[in-house]
Order: sequence, then structure tokens, then C-alpha cells
Amino acid sequence: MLLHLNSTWSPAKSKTRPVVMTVAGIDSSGHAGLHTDIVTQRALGVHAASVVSAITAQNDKGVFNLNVTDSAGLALQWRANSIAPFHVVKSGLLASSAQIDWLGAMLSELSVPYVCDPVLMSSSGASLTLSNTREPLLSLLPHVTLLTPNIDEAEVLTGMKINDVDDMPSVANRLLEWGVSAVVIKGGHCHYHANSGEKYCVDYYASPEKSGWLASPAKKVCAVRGTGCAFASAAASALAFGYSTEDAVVIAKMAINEGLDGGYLSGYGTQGPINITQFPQSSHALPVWVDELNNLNQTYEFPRCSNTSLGLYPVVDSVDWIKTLLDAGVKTLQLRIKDPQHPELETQVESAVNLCRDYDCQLFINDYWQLAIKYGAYGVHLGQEDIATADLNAIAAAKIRLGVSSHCFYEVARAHALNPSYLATGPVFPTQSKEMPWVNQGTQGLAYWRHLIDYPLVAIGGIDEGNISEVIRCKPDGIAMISAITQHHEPAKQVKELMHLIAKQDEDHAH
Ligand code: TZP
Ligand code: MG
Repeated sequence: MLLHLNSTWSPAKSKTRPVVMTVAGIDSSGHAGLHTDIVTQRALGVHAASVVSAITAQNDKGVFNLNVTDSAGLALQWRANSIAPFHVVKSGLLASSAQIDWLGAMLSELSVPYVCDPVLMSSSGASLTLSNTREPLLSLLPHVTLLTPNIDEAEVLTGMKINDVDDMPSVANRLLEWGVSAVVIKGGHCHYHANSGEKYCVDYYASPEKSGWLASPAKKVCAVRGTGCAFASAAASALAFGYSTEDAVVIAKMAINEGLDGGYLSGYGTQGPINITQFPQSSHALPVWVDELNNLNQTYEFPRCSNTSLGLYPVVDSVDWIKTLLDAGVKTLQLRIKDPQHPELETQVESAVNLCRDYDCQLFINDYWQLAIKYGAYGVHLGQEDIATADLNAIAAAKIRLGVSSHCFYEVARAHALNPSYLATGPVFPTQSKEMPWVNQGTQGLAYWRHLIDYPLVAIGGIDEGNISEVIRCKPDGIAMISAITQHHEPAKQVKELMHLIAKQDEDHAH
């Protein structure tokens, strides 16, 4: 089940926080390890409890001492922290087989998610473990909710070679076969060169349900360390809030992108730490998610909406409804006929397109992109499940606009890869009109996306005359509604009143 919780989590606003229990080592330089874990987790808004597995003496040049905590010491830290509930376990450096065996025993008594960052060596190349920990780490894999190896770690764990990004899926699949619930292999400096000339940093995600690539344009950054610890910590924090693993990796990638921008060289060396200071907030940090790497070679240029203030956006299932709503003055509409066997499907689309053209109304056809092209509709609206099957190039070539639904971070990143004409987000409130495995985003969630998203944004789900003012305050460009219009006893009057409310608050905002 996909969950979407707390998208505007603000530590300042809450007196309680989920807890991530991190088992990891201290890097004396402050560039990685537990320092990075704690800073990142606190920045994202969770409490960071920790079990120190080792104290290292290290800097950019090497590792000079490794002081490994014995099993009794680990157990006492764990027990001391366990007087309060914790929501996710995250591990970084596990410095010996004994430590790994101990953690395995702890995890077998727990049912909370476990993020395993299989740290094997420092970025200076020095080993951080007392003995070879590959075999013991493999025994932990069945406990792992999300494994976050970099390329070197994925190679050591599987014994397989990753020469370029194309090799990542088979390695990830091997790790799935060995029992992890999900894995993200971080591509780091192994870039993908798209036909456009753009160089991407790519990470490959796989679970039995979903797989795909998280891609962001490669950045020129100073030599920051701690990105692996930070990625796993950010993902663990997101899981602690109840996000799905797909959402967690998107949030983590966003946090990394922001943290790289904020990275700095520490005073005494040639390197410095990644610097994540907040739950991700910036639109440029949002990666694209593509199901196939080759999709990065596609750039889509759907036309923009002529009127990006979409306003009241009724979603209806017949031409009769469209007539009524056009007469009431609606300027954006969606024809959503869910039954593909509907006997009048094609004539409904044709008439709707012609009518809306006469009224200068922006009409989006849900699902039937071929018919939308055939009759020259203003736009097509697609759900996430349609993205993989629709011929997006044909839609773009026909110069038809594209609106895409989204319900969570993963889906927003997937829509972002298409550069759509608008992005719909919801459900804002509980809805009866569509089966929803997602938790309602609330106006907090809507406000979050409004802040983050540069596309025209459409709010949808459970919006009615009673709550529309709260929605308008979040300043979406469009407000989509089904039942509040189609089940109203006086729909035309209702629509006029809703449009009046939107226009009035728009005016108030302008002043
Ligand atoms: N997508 C997200 S919520 C929803 C859709 C199609 C249904 C909105 O219907 P209503 O009746 O306005 O809640
Ligand atoms: Mg659809």
C-alpha cells in the first residue's frame, strides 16, 4: 500500500517525533557516519537515537584507529534506547561479524522497517571492519526493508561487476533474490549520458512491485563525503513518517540534491560533509523517475495551457453535463468516461471537443488519448497506470496538452519526467469517487506541493463548498471536483457559486 503522510512535516510544529534507531560508527572528522546520520535525521524531523558500533580516528587521508564496541556494549545502548518505541532501524558501519549477528538477533524480534546501508570501507579506501563482513551481511538481507549500497558495495555483496549503469538491474535483482524487500543502488559518479547531452546521476531502485531509475542532472560539487549515510538516513526518516519505500528513496534523493548544494569544505581538509538542513523543499531537488533508463533520452514538449489559472475544474462523464457546465461559465473541464465499452464513447468525445471549442473551454479527455488526438481535444488527462502504455510522443506531436495525476512523491517524480502541462495532486480530503490506497494529503500536503511544484497544479479529492476556501488558500491553479458538482441538486447554481468563491479569493490575494 502506498502511504502519503505528513508531506509538510515541520518539527517546529510538533511535540512528538518518530524515532529512527541508528546503529553506526563515529567518523571523527564529522564528514560521515553517525554525525551525518544524526544531523540528517534531525533535519528531516525525526528523533535520532543511536547505538555506536565503533569510534574511528580518520580524516581525508585515511583511518588511523578503529575502536569497535563489544556486543555487550551494543546491547546496553540498544536496551537503554528501547524504553521508548522506535519506528525504523537504520544501520551504517557494522564493524565485525559479532555485531552483525547481534543485530540480526535484534531484528528477528522486531517488525519495524530496517534500512541497511552496507558500509564496508571508508571513502579513503581503508577497511572499517575487523574482519570480512560480507558473509554475515548476507545473512541480514532477509530482514532488510531497504538496502542502499553504492556500486562498490553492491559488487562486493553480490560478487557481480557493475561496469556501467546498465549492469545495475541484474545486481539489484540478485539482492532481491537474496531476501531484501527493496534495494536502491546508488550510481554516484557512474553517470548516464543522455542523447540530449545531459549527464545524469542515476540510482536504480527495485522491489518485487516496482523498479525504475531516479535521475538528476549531474552537479559540479565540492568533494563532499557522507552522501551514503545521508541517503540511508533520509530514507529511514521518511519511512519513520510512514512513507512507502518508493517515496522514501525520492525524498532521500531530494535531500541529497539539496545537501550537495549546501555542502562545504571543512576548515582542515580538502573534503567536507554533505549538508542537509531540512525536509526537502526545493523544486530543483526533485529527481525524475523513469521506468526505463532509455526514457531519459526522451524530452517531451507538451503545449502549455493557454490559461494556466485553470480555476474550477469539474470532472464529468457525459456531454450532457458538459453542456450544463459550459452554460454556467466553466472554463476548464474533464470528460472522464470510465467504461471503455461505453456504446457512445467516440461520439461523446467528438461532441465534447466541438462544444468546448465553441465555448473556448479547456477540455481534457481522460484516458482515451487516441480519440483526443483524432478529434483535436485541448488536452489529455492520464493516470500513472496510463503513462507506460500511452503513446506520449503521439500526444505531444498532435500538440495536445497533458495533465497527469499524482498521489505521492514517487508519482510526482514520475510525472516530472514527462514535463506535463499540469500536475494533479490528491486526494486532498477523503473521497468516495475513486478507490484510494493513499492517505489524504490534507491542505498541508497541498500547500507543500504548491510550494515545490512549478507546473500548474490541480487539487483534487473530496473538495466541496464547505472546504473549498481552505483549498483556495493553498493557491492551486485548478480545483477539480466530481461529486460536489454531479451530486448537487442544483449543479449550475453550485458551479456559479464555487466559481464566484474562487474569483473572490483570487481578487483578495491580488490586493
Ligand atoms: N483523483 C484523485 S481524487 C479523485 C480522482 C479522480 C476523485 C475526486 O472526486 P470527488 O468526488 O471530487 O472527491
Ligand atoms: Mg486513466
